[in-house]
Amino acid sequence: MSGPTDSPHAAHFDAVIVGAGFAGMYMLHRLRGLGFRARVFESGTGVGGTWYWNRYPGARCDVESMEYSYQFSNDLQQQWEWSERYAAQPEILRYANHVADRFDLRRDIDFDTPIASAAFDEQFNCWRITTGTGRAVSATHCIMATGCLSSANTPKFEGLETFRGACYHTGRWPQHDVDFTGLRVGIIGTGSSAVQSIPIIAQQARHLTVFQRTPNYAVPAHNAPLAPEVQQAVKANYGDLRQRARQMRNGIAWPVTQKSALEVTREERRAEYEARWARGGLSFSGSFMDLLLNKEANDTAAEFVRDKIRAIVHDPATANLLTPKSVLSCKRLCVDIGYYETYNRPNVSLVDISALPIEMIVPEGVVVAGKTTPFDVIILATGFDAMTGALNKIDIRGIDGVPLREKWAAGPRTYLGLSSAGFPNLFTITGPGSPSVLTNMLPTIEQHVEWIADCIAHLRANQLHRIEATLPAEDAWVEKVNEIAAGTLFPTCNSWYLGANVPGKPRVFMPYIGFPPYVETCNAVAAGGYTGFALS
Ligand code: NA7
Repeated sequence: MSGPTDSPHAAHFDAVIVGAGFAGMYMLHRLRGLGFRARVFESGTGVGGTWYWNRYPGARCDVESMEYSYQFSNDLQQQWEWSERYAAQPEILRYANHVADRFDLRRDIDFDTPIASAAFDEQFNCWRITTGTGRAVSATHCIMATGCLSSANTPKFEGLETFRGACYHTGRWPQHDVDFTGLRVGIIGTGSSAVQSIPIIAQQARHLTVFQRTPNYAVPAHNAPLAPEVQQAVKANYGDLRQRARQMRNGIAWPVTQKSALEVTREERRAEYEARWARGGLSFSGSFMDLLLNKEANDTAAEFVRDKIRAIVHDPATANLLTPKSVLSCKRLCVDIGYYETYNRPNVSLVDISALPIEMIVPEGVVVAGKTTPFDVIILATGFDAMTGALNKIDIRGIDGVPLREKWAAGPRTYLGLSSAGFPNLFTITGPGSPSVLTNMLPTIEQHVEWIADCIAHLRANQLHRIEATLPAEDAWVEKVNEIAAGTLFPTCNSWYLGANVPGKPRVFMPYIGFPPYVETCNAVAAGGYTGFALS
């Protein structure tokens, strides 16, 4: 394929890929393998996406390392050695760098190059893309590999800029080590990033104050070094593990008890929860098949965790504040290493800001209920403008110059989470409307990358220059995503899945629930000659 360039300095590519995280890297590799000219633009100085930016103390994947890894290359999955059950951020970043080197990806990646805009040129059926550094390129296809949790959410606390000490966002952590020894540290937020970093910061800081708006459920990770024989056993039958994972709703091969929590006795229920608690990790959500379908069933699991919190945390008032009242797993379950135990330390205090929010930030510290708590460091563990944030930061314009952020003003609208009507030749990897954040991201990314690559190869083979989701297909898909979510307990809490963490963001459940049926649909769409798309 080739296309027009309107200036001798502009380059034309078959595909421009935005982002060099796990999605962008594999997309580049896959397209190159098919003989396409692809170029990646990445705003960071290195590969790794999420794992490049989230360097806060304790950052660790909540999916086990043997599963949170690529499977497209058997040599890679056989040769790479993970050191722990759950890999920490530095190891995952080393893995990302290894992949970049192993497949010689860097020569087609421009680092330090954010994308500012992408506009569809209807005359030439191509995307005109400009970088934040002022470069202009064009591409037949534009593939957004911008990540689901990549646009940091920094609440507009009055006076934040006046704070005299250091201020860090967990999702934009500096590249250098931050030493909290002897310092008074305040952390705002109690999501996964806070749950992971609080125990480590507490060990260093003179005093750590946690500002909590909503308590979260956390289950123990029981992280440990990965024994070579365990790793070998998985590698001997890696295909089996991957195959089992593909059949699971979350794309993770954990066992799900195919029974309702309400059809077993109290003792059986307790035994199952105890066993899952002892095993550790996200598989706690799979204790029974109806935990996210039936409130009564969910209450039994929630109450089990609440009891655990009350048993771990010595001070009853603190334990009470840390005890969530909402549906378990409605927000993503946190996987912790010593989180609740940390509140037994004398140098840690918890401030409830559910009724009286942070009033303002002053040069000395944080003001709540008229009282200033002084700090040397403030950490914003306030999460992300999830799923749509990174896309909306780019000025993306489709047919007739319509901005994507305008089309999505009332919530994202996609077909399969891969494409949006009015934006031909634009693909989103793990976009809203796909299982993405509800799954193990690596296999989900691979499935999307392979689907997109096959689609682009199909267009080339049939001398087609343009593919666009049709409006009826998109409308039906949006309805389906909503319908499935409405049949679950997911819409009952203020999660980032719903955009509820960002003031003013429309409340729409964004991910598609159910990896296996989703993959089946994508395969059927492709096999049917890309049904629901207009090809020309
Ligand atoms: P999360 O899970 O979105 O957590 C953000 C936390 O910050 C959460 O406790 C929020 O409270 C809190 N928050 C957000 N805005 C404010 C304001 N304005 N005031 C006080 N507190 C606030 O982000 P994480 O980075 O921890 O984790 C994101 C995902 O990464 C996680 O789910 C894993 O998949 C990995 P809220 O609950 O909204 O009341």
